[in-house]
Amino acid sequence: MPMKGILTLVIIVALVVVGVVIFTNGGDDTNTNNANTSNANGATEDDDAMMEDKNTNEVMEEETGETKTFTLTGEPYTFSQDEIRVNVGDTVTINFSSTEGNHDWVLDEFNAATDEVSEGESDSVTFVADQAGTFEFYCSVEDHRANGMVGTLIVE
Ligand SMILES: [Cu+2]
Repeated sequence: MPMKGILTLVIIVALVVVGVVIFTNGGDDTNTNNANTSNANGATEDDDAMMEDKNTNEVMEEETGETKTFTLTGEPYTFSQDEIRVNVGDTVTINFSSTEGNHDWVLDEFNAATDEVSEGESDSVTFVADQAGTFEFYCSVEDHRANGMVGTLIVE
């Protein structure tokens, strides 16, 4: 029984050492491999640490994105702004209103669309621009798009 206690203690110490090595060296291959050969359980610890690393990166990526708000109006057959520029990861809010006629603001690639609004009404939509590229936004009311009620969202 005392031997088992000591063994458990050794395993715990080994796990802590593996954890510290991964933490200080950022998962340096040589060091983690040495630790793993002396303790098979170290592999699980290694995987956990790498998953935590990935999660941290994702959170940091979201935090670097800014929130950008644009106020657009629509009239037959044009938007007040036909080019919007944002950076990848930005949270984009479109505040849209109509100054004449019924219109909406639609961007298929990001599943973003306002309600159709009539003169004097407004609606807004928020989405995350999570892919780079040039995307067309448009008004989906009747033949407005065909009549040139379109614009470009540039995500860079
Ligand atoms: Cu329209």
